[in-house]
Amino acid sequence: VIPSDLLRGLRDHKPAALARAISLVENGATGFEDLLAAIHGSLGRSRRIGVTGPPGGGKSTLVERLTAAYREAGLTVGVVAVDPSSPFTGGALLGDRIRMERNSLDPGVFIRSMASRGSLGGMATTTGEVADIMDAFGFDRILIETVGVGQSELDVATAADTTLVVLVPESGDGIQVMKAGLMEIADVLVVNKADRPGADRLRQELEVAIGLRSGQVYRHVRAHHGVAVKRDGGTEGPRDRTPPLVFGAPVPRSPGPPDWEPPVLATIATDSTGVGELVGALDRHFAHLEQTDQLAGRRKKRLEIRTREVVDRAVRRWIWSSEGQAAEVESALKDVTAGVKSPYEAAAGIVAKLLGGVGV
Ligand SMILES: Nc1nc2c(ncn2[C@@H]2O[C@H](COP(=O)(O)OP(=O)(O)O)[C@@H](O)[C@H]2O)c(=O)[nH]1
Ligand SMILES: [Mg+2]
Repeated sequence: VIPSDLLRGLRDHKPAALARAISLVENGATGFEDLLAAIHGSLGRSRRIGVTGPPGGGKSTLVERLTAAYREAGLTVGVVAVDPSSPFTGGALLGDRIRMERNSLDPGVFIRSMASRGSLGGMATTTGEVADIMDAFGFDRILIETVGVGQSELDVATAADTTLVVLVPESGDGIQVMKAGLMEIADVLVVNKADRPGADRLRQELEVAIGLRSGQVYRHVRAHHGVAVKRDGGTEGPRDRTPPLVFGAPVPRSPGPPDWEPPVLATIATDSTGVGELVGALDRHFAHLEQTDQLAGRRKKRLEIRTREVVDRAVRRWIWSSEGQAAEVESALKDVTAGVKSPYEAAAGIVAKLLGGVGV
């Protein structure tokens, strides 16, 4: 049961209700699923932007700068930042908190950092649910920053309309990025720390890697010696006499709206260089999603994934609970450790009892 004043507070844009609703969801406290069900019909107003990439790349700094840019444009911003939890304090990274708090006196901004430790439903689900609350509250933009380790980097793509991948010259070359799967989820790529050596080269490598993926291998490669390469393979410029270079012919694309090709931008988050261009690229991507109906497609996919996750979470919660099979599991574990049963026999026994218990 959800207190009706909480729903009303959300609808009336009361920050205290927002904070309470988010805590309810983050802690999985009684009634949190009822609350999420109740707001479901009002979702879809916010644009959700996932910000991902290796730790230390400048995601938080960039999120702060993006927030400032959106505020200047008169837009409200919700930020969900997933912080690596310390096994000692369970706390969020202090540096992130302090930096983020610079924006937090502004009522048009709401920032929530969540510790990534032990959430039953998985971090990506909870993050998406917190974003739902922010959406229902009415933020124009929701920025979701990941920890930047492993699967969570990739999961953000299912929680966002647009995924921004932030890399730095230290991230390695374009091929490595492709191998890590980041290229697959990137709608916009940023090479941050463009003040550092190697930024330009990484940017070029990323452009080549994107070209490889879209089948237009040499499209982005700049010709040497200032020779501009024309689309028909001819050349112009000071070295007109050079024989035309042979470029990979574009692979025929399927008919329909042109595919989005992720732009590769350069930023220096610490002094806001390139942030205006980044805002522009994010807007363009969203417009592309709308024009091609991919927005509806992505959001449907998101609902499907969410539903699966919620079922999964509910089943797991029940199994380990006292009404469920906790006692059965305990005794089966003893059999396994005593060498009486294999994990498989034990698990099969638990599942059989479970099915019997719910009368299937
Ligand atoms: N030189 C340089 N440092 C930056 C830039 N952007 C961020 N940093 C610094 O990089 C460090 C990590 O940034 P942070 O935003 O916490 O990265 P995150 O782990 O990806 O969130 C901080 O000390 C930032 O001040 C940049 O464009 N250039
Ligand atoms: Mg960070």
